[in-house]
Amino acid sequence: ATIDLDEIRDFLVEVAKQAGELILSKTGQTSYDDKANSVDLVTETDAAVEKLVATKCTEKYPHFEFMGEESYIPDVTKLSEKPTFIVDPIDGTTNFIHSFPFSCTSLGFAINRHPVVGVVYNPFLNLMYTGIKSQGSFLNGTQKLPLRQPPAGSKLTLQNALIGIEWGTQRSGVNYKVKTDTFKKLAAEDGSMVHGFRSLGSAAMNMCAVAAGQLDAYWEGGCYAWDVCAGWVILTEAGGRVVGGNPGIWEPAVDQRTYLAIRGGDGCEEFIKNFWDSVEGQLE
Ligand code: LIP
Repeated sequence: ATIDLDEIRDFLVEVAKQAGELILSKTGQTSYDDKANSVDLVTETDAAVEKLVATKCTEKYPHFEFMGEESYIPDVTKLSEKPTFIVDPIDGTTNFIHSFPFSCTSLGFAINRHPVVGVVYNPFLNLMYTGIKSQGSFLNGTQKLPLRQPPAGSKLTLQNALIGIEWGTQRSGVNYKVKTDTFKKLAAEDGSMVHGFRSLGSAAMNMCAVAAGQLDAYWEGGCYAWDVCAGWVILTEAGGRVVGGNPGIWEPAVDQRTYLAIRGGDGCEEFIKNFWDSVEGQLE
């Protein structure tokens, strides 16, 4: 039977709203634990939201698979070709802990390991981003993305770009060095001197900001499928691109961990090439 993607989008919007209510009800009163290190944070609410979402998904679609950040078991959980919900209950957990209003629930749906539906909901700012493959993407149901087009005749360049970056939770080793060296080079007067960097603290929020035309690009190493699946659909349906986060890797797979997301339009190809020339090394 064919899968009704509109129905799945509508279902995920309802689930996202319920997740949002739960997140809002717990804001400002959460204690947290750390996972890999003292900056890789998780709260009881992450687990509670994932439970809510997983229960809804498996009740309504018992034949589909479910993958979520909190129930993921490294080297055990695998993404199959089957229809799969790919979920980050709270993307931007550190923001949530600090009451910085850029956390969201990221609900993706993939078939044959390709993202086809994305719903990203930030309940603090009431931003509901949705996308379905081949049907475009929207903010709050009616505002077609991108919200902002670049001025007529202008080309995307490193020098006029506002770029989303994240320090991530690995604060040592190769990835940390590659990122910090690249940030320094892109920012510098004798490097590219981009307009600026922003860190929204959530991969999904960064990707939606690129989709909206508010950021020109977003680069990160260290994401998992649940960080990017929903945002991927929303961005590509807004005319943007997602390419591998390392120079030379051009075929993004849903379980790859490094990403460069770019809004589309004039100058996109050259921007990607110039961006790679500024990357100081290879992310792992
Ligand atoms: C976070 C990402 C963020 C990244 C962090 C972390 P979480 O997800 O969205 O962009 O820099 O390393 O993965 O843990 O808040 O769901």
